[in-house]
Amino acid sequence: MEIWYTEKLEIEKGRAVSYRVTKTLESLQTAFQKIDIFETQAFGRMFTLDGVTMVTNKDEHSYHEMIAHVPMMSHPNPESVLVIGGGDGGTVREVLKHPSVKEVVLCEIDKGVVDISYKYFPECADAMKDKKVIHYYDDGAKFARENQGRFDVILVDSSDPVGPAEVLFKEPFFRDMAGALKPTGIIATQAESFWYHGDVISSLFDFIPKIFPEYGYYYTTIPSYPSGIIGFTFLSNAIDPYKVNLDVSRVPKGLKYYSPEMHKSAFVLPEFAKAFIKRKG
Ligand code: SPD
Repeated sequence: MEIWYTEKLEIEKGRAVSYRVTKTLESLQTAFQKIDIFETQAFGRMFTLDGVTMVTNKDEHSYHEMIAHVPMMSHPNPESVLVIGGGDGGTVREVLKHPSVKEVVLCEIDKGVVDISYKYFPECADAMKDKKVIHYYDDGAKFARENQGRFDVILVDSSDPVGPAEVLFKEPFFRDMAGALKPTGIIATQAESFWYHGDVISSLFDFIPKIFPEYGYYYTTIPSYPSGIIGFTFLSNAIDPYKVNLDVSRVPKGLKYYSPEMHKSAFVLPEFAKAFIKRKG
């Protein structure tokens, strides 16, 4: 009998994407969420949380390179980086490709995500063993609140705004993160798809201009996420994402998706999507 996995979150909205599963490697329930690891015919190994795709072997690089290198390349000298969520290690792996980095604090609420990633996704997770990486198993909002003025870059590699990640899409959390930045710091947060989640993006940009003088929205393509794209907020007190001069000599070698050209073009949005983001005049 054939087994197909269908991503759960979108079904109630009348849309879904399915993958043929060749083997279920592990399923478990942590204190926070259900984890499934599948082997799939088309995307290789796949990691899902509460029935929503997080990582696949085929396309994880397009997400992890873009959430990390766009803010990292926009900052003149990123030394101290906070990753909230991201317990699979893919974002930490990309951050560590920048030699300026002295510490990466990983604040993941669910240790179960980290443990299972070491087992099934070593190409992402082994980066978390680097001696520059400090692990906290804690609520990211609380951690940001308690670590004001500490970070050059904060990356919120969260799941979707339901369950444990809901708070990571709310105004108080963004205010706490703004306080956790150094003066020239930059934040990037997972901010859904302009095809499917215009309501979520609009609700973020209702409060973002009240907190950050500089902000923008960019996106990457990723076939295993609903609608095939996912976007990110770019937030700063000092750095305008649309006027960054990239030092191409700092681009890490061997990347598969990010390039300076891709960086610039990622901020170019279709006309209908511009309506979700309040740009400065
Ligand atoms: N719709 C799914 C969004 C998931 C984004 N985060 C994935 C974690 C990868 N490190």
